[in-house]
Amino acid sequence: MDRRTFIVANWKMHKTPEEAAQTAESIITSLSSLPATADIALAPSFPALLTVAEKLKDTPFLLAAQNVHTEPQGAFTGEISAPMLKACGCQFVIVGHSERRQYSSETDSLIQKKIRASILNKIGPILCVGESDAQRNEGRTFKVLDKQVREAVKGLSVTDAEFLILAYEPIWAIGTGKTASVDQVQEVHAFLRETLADCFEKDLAKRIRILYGGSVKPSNIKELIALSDVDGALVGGASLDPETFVSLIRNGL
Ligand code: G2H
Repeated sequence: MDRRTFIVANWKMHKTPEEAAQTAESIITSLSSLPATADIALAPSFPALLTVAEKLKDTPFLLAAQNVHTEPQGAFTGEISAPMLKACGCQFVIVGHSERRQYSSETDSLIQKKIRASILNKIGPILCVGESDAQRNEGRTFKVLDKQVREAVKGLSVTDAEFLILAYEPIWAIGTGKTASVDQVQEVHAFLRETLADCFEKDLAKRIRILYGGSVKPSNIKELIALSDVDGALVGGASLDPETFVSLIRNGL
């Protein structure tokens, strides 16, 4: 089954709207011809969504947000809804990133509501799952991932799940320079695909893209993307500098 390669730049809490627009412009200019089999999305901070959207207009590049609220509108000071993201031009949103689970106490059930809100607005949720160092050392990796996936997709129909993207981000590999070995990554991605097949159906599980994230860089993207169940990457640190990100994309595609 052919799945389009997907590389997503997660800029986290970096770059002003002007800096983000400049970075987007540099990336677009350097990659004037994108392979037809790949999708590239940029996920700037909320204030930079519109300036980046302006640069991405009439290009094949896609826009993603880094978070979304569960409700469409209302008295939720400081929050951003899925219809708002849609109006800014977002096609995707990162949901359940471990930094949000850790620093904003996001639970699996909150993440499930965010996924539903995104899909209701035809925004593809990029659901991040991953185990901590301690959980891996205690042999609990698969149990942890199984729970994260099943609780997040609870209640989704097969049609809803067509929007879903999964990202495996082992917490111990995020921003640490440590990357999971190719064997560890393939083992987990195959497990995640089996879990999706069990939650939905086998054919759909074969269509859902599963990205790897955690210290992905120009030097390791090739071996990661070559794995049979790895369909792309969610890239943090190595996506901030346009030259580095462009070389990562070139090496990966
Ligand atoms: C994991 C990743 C992007 P980095 O958080 O989501 O960041 O590539 O810096 O490890």
